[in-house]
Amino acid sequence: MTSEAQILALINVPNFNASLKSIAEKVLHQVRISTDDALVLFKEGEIGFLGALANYIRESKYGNQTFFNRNFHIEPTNVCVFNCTFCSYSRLYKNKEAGWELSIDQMMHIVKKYDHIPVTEVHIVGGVHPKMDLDFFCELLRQIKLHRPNLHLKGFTAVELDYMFRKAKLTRQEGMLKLKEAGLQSLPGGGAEIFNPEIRKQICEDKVDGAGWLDIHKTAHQLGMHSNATMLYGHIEKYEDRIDHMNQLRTMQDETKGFNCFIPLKFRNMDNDMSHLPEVSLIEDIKTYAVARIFLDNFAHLKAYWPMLGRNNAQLMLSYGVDDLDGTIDDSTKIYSMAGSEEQVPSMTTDELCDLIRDVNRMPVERDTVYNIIKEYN
Ligand code: V47
Ligand code: SF4
Repeated sequence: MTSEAQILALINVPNFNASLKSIAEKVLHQVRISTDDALVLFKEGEIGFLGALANYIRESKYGNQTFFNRNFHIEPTNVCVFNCTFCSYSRLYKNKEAGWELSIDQMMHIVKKYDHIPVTEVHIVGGVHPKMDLDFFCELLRQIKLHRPNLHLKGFTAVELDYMFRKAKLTRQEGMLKLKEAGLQSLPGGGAEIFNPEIRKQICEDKVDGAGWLDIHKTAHQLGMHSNATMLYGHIEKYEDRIDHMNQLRTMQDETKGFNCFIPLKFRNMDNDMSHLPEVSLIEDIKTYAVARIFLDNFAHLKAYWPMLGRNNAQLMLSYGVDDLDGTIDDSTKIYSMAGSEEQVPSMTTDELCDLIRDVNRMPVERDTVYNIIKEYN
């Protein structure tokens, strides 16, 4: 049965929920759904129905193609001036607890380890260390570009950037231009969390606010750079907050068209100041991914970040709107293993990642950072 026929079969049974039926009809006619519709989906849609809609959208865009890239991460430091309550990763700068701080030479050593490996991207993200300033990172970017000009440099959350620019006493545009001139090409999506100021006050009070996060991404888009967007879900936020967050992203994407993909990040509760909160269920994960795919009609891609979600659940999301499984990163990110993800050593070879995709009858496609196709693995 085609995914369209599957939806029609679901909604044409007698007494089917009228609100859900009207949302399904919007999806089939490519009409944007409203924030009220999204709330109905969260509250009344069961996962078979949500999956049918999300999968219809995903297959209309890409059929069975499922994207991944070959990348590695550099985490310059886990020392951080901020104190987000959900974070298991940072070591507070003021407490002088043991953390790591890599020099430029040490980071170049990591880059050189990949000299004979066909990676296309390096993802640079870490804590906010007061001594690692704009000039330090410009120098790092220049050295990487000099060493390997074709490696795409994706780096720095809006939180790191906001702090860097303020310290350098530069406007966001001036600061971003400096990084771009040094070689930065894209921004990752971190630091967005949940935009609602009431929630933000409780989980990450002192770092850049939602408006600032959006403005930094807009600045990058206006300079011709692309970026990703994330949402940290499954802690103290309500469905309304998730929808408001996605709505602000959708509105900005209408304007700039600069976001490549949306990445829902499930709150993991190990070893942080919110450990008392239970993690949400797999059903909640499925709902969140599916509603994101249906609501964010102007986002080309929906990514399940497997080091955080776990590879089996990420694979499952390929039936709920996801078309991208991020990269084949080896053991170069610590942020999720420290937060309690089942992926304690997040490493997957290209063959393993392709098998994961093929196992659910999808076709693995290697892409670069901006989704140019590098190779289809039939
Ligand atoms: O902003 C921190 C999240 C983000 C926890 O753009 C946590 O391609 C869950 O944004 N439980 C940083 N999440 C990572 C990030 C990212 C990752 C992979 C790919 C891309 C991309 C971006 O990690 C933070 C925060 O939202 N985070 N602690 C936790 N306990
Ligand atoms: Fe620092 Fe980022 Fe952790 Fe917040 S989430 S404490 S900004 S490393």
